[in-house]
Amino acid sequence: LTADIHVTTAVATYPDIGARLVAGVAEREDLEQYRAAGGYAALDDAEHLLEAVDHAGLRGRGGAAFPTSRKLQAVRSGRGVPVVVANGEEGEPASVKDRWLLRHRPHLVLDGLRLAALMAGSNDVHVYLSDPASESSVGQALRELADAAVWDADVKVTLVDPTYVAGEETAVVRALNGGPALPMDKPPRPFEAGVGGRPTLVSNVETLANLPLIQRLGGSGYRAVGTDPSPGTFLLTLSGCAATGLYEVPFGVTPREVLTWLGEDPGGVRALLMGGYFSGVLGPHALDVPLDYDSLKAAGSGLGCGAVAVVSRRTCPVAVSAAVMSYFARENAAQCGSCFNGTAAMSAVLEALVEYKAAEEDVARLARWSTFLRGRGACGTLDGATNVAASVLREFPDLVSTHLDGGCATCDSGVRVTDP
Ligand code: L3W
Repeated sequence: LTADIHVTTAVATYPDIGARLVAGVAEREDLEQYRAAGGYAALDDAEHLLEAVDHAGLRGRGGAAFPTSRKLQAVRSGRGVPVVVANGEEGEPASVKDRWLLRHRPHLVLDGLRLAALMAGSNDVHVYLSDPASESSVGQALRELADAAVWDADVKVTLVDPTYVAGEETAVVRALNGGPALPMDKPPRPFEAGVGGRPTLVSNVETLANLPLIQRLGGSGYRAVGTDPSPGTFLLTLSGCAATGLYEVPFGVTPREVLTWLGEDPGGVRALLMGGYFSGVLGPHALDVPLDYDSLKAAGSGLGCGAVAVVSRRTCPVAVSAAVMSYFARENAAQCGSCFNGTAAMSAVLEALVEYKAAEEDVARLARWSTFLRGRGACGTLDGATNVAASVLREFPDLVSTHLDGGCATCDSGVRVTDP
């Protein structure tokens, strides 16, 4: 694995991204450095590049893993002049990759945005974010571009307040249209009718950051690492352990391989919180599930935006689920009754379990809600909440019973989980 990671980072356009994310270590790459590394290469023919992206099998890194080439095709063949948006609004609390890219590799993201605009046939280009340091880094990069006359585009930057839902693509469109950054019912989806009613590509900044690499390596070269259905590498935000940090790893490595490589003891893992707060909490068997979209889906979870939090033996997975659910109950947009009431109700049961105040009927209700509330919100928030409830019941039935009986040794040890 060590070799894989080094090979991977060596071929990437951003060679040192595999380095541990430590304040002060990760410098910001300026235009001169990025161009010296081969960035802002001469533009290809749009069709040719789109074919390469299709062959590369690039999938969206915001969490949905949708094929980028299909989304680009849909936007470019829609009605009206397309709009292209780099989405850097990283609402997922366990993830840092988007702000890291924007703060430290702004030109890589902007180069990807330039290539996406070429393929979409758009001259209306936006960066959407909520992190002031990212905004200033992107602003500086745009000034560098203008001074050097490298890319002559009027890139509009929009800063919104950070919330969980503000990065959902219909919330992005609504905010860029002058409204609140809150999700809307679908259809239409942005690729059909988005900013100004025009076909709009909303792409996560990590997805865009892969485009210069595909331009350079071609589809086959890009596929040299990763798995067949999930080619390439992804940015793993690892937390909850001494090796907490941001790493670029090939799709298909297992958590056990990554943790071992980083000098962590996989034996100390009691659970893994997957996909940030979105994809549920899995037992130690997940140490051997490859980190790719399909393997994790088959395991009843997901990779989401690539964030994995280690839950150690000193922490109770039921208490972790309760803390995550309380976050969803607080952070939902209060627009859909199913989500507003559903997250509050699921949170109340998990909180009662942690306090040994829940009864079996409460757990039975939680199990029912975790199934039938799925898909009932305008955005993914309620699905994330149901993933958390369903996973803790499925993966930790004995621990749930222990809480019903009122005697969890970990919770009794006084460790209070407020923010996993
Ligand atoms: C062209 C079609 N494009 C769909 C586009 C669509 C979007 C992308 C993915 O995120 C997931 C959730 C979690 N032709 C298309 C098409 N598209 N059909 O492809 O679409 P979709 O619907 O699969 O997902 P999404 O709504 O963008 C939801 C993951 O993201 N997630 C995030 C959850 C959090 C929220 C929230 O903040 N409220 O949603 C976390 O991992 O897997 O399933 O661009 O337009 N035929």
